[in-house]
Amino acid sequence: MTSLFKRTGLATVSMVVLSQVAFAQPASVETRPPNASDQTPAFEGQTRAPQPETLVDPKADVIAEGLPHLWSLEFLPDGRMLVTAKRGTMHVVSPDGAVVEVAGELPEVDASGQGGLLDVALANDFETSGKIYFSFAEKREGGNGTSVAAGTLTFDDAGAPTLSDVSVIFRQMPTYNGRLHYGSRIVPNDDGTLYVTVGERSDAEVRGQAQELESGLGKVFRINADGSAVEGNPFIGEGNALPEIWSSGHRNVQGATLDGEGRLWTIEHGARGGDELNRPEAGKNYGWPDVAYGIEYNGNPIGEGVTSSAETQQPIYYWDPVIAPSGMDYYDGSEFPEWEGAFIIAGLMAQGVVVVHTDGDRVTTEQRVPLNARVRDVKTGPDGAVYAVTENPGEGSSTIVRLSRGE
Ligand SMILES: [Ca+2]
Repeated sequence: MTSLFKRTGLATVSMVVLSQVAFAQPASVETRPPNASDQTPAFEGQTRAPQPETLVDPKADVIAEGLPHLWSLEFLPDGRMLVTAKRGTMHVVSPDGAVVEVAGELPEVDASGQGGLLDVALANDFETSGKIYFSFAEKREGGNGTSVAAGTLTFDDAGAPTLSDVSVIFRQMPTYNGRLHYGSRIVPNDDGTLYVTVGERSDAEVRGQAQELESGLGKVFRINADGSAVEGNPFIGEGNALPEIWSSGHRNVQGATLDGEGRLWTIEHGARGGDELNRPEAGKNYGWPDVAYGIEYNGNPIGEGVTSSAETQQPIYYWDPVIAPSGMDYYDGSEFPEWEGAFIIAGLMAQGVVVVHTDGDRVTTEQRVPLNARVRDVKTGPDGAVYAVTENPGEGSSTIVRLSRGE
């Protein structure tokens, strides 16, 4: 601002100059009206952040197509990609697009509705142990629920993968007979513990359990490699609270990653408006369904229509209308210096990758890279490029798209 005043030669601050400064900021990428037109953010920059001064326009190359409906992608140390398919299979995809199915015994999954084989993550010691974790909608007596399993992935001399020693280490309880909001993501920490995110099963009769510490619906958990609660979890010893709970009041958390400081960030689906970026802290309550932005799918207010409360945490950022966020990653690659330290987010409704920069736990800019397809997961590759997994349920096929500078 100082330089602007010097340039204009004005001796005093005038409103005219201030408004010109405001207009000089790039506009938000979102131009549609919000669903909840009467709601206001709790602080400046909580929604509709400006686009960055310099927009990156990546080249998008399809590196694999005709894949079953994929849900998640993880890079193996050899540079190939391990992907999960919603129907209950895993595949290894080479950078040249060659695909081989993982052999061995995977558990039966409930692939109805939003269920299926969901996230996959490599244990920190994968190179020596071959250990992976994966989450899935598990068929159970009385319905289904999100479960986390561990297994060992090995490769024969030709690189063909086999999964063995599979065992379920964690079950989100209670079991519920539904088809919606399973979450989920698995995020390994440096110390070998895991964050696990889930959903609140959506339906009005159960979603309130996101506020109840005796229920595993609508929570982020922190567990050990064997599924037990991590010592130091916030609710250990508090009455009937589940000891695995890290944070509460979540809706459907389908994205999670650590930032450069090893802190957990999550992203969750809202209803009509109210997708959220959060940095869940131990023992804190993130509001759903009592405190939320947006409106119900039927147009009614969510609960009492409350958007803030002293008892619950504000999202760091929210979207209304929604982007429908799924996977996310913290970008620290070399291909796009402009995105260093940003979160890259898979947008289903946004039909592209959403790039969000933060500073001091506030969002400073939001850019979108359109891919004209629902994006289910997004990861930084070992080459620094960004890899997006698309889903086209109607056509029964997914693609993996590589975003690069194209130079
Ligand atoms: Ca919330």
